[in-house]
Formats: sequence, structure tokens, C-alpha cells
Amino acid sequence: AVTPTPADKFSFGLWTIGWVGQDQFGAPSREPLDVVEAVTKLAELGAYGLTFHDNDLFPFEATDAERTAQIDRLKVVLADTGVVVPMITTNLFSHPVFKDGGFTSNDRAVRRFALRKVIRNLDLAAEVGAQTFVMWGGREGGEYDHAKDVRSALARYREAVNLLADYVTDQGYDLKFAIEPKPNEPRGDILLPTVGHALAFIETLDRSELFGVNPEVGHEQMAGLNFTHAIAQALDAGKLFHIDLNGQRSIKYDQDLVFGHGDLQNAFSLVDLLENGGPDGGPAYDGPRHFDYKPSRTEDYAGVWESARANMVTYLLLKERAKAFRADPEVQQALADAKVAELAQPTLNEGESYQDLVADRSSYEDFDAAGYHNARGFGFVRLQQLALEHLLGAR
Ligand code: 3MF
Ligand code: MG
Ligand code: MG
Ligand code: MG
Repeated sequence: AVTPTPADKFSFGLWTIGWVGQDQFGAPSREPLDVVEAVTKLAELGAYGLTFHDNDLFPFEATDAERTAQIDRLKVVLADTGVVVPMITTNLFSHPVFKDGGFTSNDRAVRRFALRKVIRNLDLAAEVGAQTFVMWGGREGGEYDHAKDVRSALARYREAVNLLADYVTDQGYDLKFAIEPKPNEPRGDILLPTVGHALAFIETLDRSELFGVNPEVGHEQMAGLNFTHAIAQALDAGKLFHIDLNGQRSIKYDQDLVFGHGDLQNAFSLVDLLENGGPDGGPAYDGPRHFDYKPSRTEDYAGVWESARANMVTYLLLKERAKAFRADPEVQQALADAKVAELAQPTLNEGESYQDLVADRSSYEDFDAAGYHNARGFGFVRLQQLALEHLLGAR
């Protein structure tokens, strides 16, 4: 049960396994990874998908011929291995031209260039058969409040993504956009910092139906937020178009640890929600289980592949543990005692109006709020302990 297969829909960014370990303080600790080797290894490990930024596959400076050659090499290895490309994205953050952002740079010429770079990459998305186009605006933001007119920046962000949605619609591409929020890093403050901000922004777009979110575990947790709650709200809005799984330990720099190597209890509730939170206890999300992590700088290539495997195995173990948790009669009793299912019941009776509610003396005048002090507790702590014991494999 813990051997990954393509049916599990695990995908990896080329920039994850391909990260060579350069950071703010140090040079690369590994040699570059070729895309053919990357796809071959991922296939061997049981992954189903590869994702990439344009400039993970070919450099920013690539000539048309170099670009085409790399795309062709990718297509060959995809055909040989059966690996697919469910998502691609554009790098609007590495090159110095984007130092003040792409869609929201104060420099208008940079904004026009950024749009052209993304349009070119939308064509590539369609060419490689991706269904989702992620947009992480890592440089869209600032460090100094007087230097960025945030309302204008949001207006330009909206102008940009509305134009891109028009483009894919006119081309007839079967592509949807997923906005990836992040609170900070590399900018001091990034626009659309959390899932909630992105959901609100999406509602202002001309073709909002084409836009959803790509939440990342570590990004919400860097803001001190509960990732499982963020995913639940994205599902509630019908906007969970993609997901970035990784690990983060509290509010600090963006760690990009292996999935489960951060807040493990939150990872457990997340997998339980994704796998068992849908209709009739089935999956709530059927898209790729995409890992956006960094193999630590301490690792050689054996460690890189071990860490890639660790993401998938951890996910599958949590999935197995979550099934056992749901099937346990003691858990079912604890869930009932905690009235978890009762929250799904509407607060008003069918057809009841607010006038009926106001006329219902049992709801207020005769309701024993004082007696509630001594009423039975909800037993949430016991339920959490049962979850922990399942997580630890003690049940
Ligand atoms: C940064 C990220 C990004 C996005 C990527 C994809 C470089 O913290 O998470 O990875 O996931 O741009 O869409
Ligand atoms: Mg990230
Ligand atoms: Mg991260
Ligand atoms: Mg990410």
C-alpha cells in the first residue's frame, strides 16, 4: 500500500528535485539535473507527473532553436516513460528584469514584457497538454509601503490575468489558472498573501470561472495559518484547482521540507480531508498530488531521490492511517459525541423562516443557557488523541 503508482497522481516540479542547493548564503551543493534524467527517475519511483517553469526547462536567454530542442527532448522522455505534464508555470521572478515584479512592476515596459512571456508559455502549456497553469507572483509585492501603490498594483494584476484568460479562451485552450498565494519571500510582502486574499481577488475577475487557487502547505503556515482550514475554504468555494504539498515548521523562512516533515498532525488532517472529505466519504479533490519541496542542501543525488520517495510514501502512509481512523468504531463514537456531523445539519428547519425562529420559545426564552455550564463536554481532546494514536500506528 505504500508503493507509489501513477494511479496515486503524484507529481513533482522540475525545480524541486532539480534544486541544486544554492541559497542566500551558499553556492550550489549539487550538479545540475537534466530533465531526461529527472523524468526517468520520477517514473521509476512511481510518480505520474512532471511540472515546470519555462526556465526550468530552458534558460531565459535560450534561442528559439535551443528552446525547441529542450521541449523535444522532454516530449521524447514523456512518451518513453508515460509521465504526463498536468501543470506548467512561468518564471517571472528569477531574472533581474522582474526585480519589482512582472504583472505589477512599477515599470510599464516590464509589465508588457511579462505578459508576452506568459502568453508564450500558455502556448507551451497547450502544446504539452497541461490542464492547469499556475501563477505564483513571488516578486509581485514590495518592501516599502510608499514605493508601491497597492490598489494600482491589484488593478494591474487584474488587467493582466483578465487578458490571459481572454487569450486562452480565444485560442480554445483547455486550461485553467491557479493562483498560488504566499505571504513573503522573496519580497518583504507579496500581493495576494493567503488563500483567502486570492479567493477574494478571483471574484473580481472577468472570467472568474477560469481561476482557482494552488495553495502550498508551507506558504499558509509561514503566515501562522492552518493549512487544512485553507484547503477546506478553497473546496467550499469550488476553487481547489491544484495543490503544493511540502513541510514547514512554524513561522520562519520558507523551508520546503518533505511533506510530513513539518507539522505532521496538520498533514494528517489534510490527507484525511483530501482523501475522505468528499461525498460519501470519498476523495474531496481529484487533481494531482503535487510536491513543491526542496531536497535539503546536505543531500547528494541519492538523497534527492530518497527525499522524492519520502514525499510519496508519507502521503500514502497518512492516507492509510486516515482510512483506519475513519473505520475505527471508537473514532466513530467520538465523532458522534463531538457532534461533528451535526454541524452539517442546517440551523433552521426546512421551510422555517426567521419569524418562525423568533416565535420558537425553545430556541431562546426556554433555552437553558445557564445549564450549559455543567452540560457534557464535546470530547474534542479525546477525538484528537484518537487521531494521534492512529497517526502513530498505535491503533
Ligand atoms: C515558491 C513557490 C514557487 C511556485 C512555483 C509554481 C518556485 O515558494 O512555491 O516555486 O510553487 O512558481 O508555480
Ligand atoms: Mg513555495
Ligand atoms: Mg515553500
Ligand atoms: Mg509552490
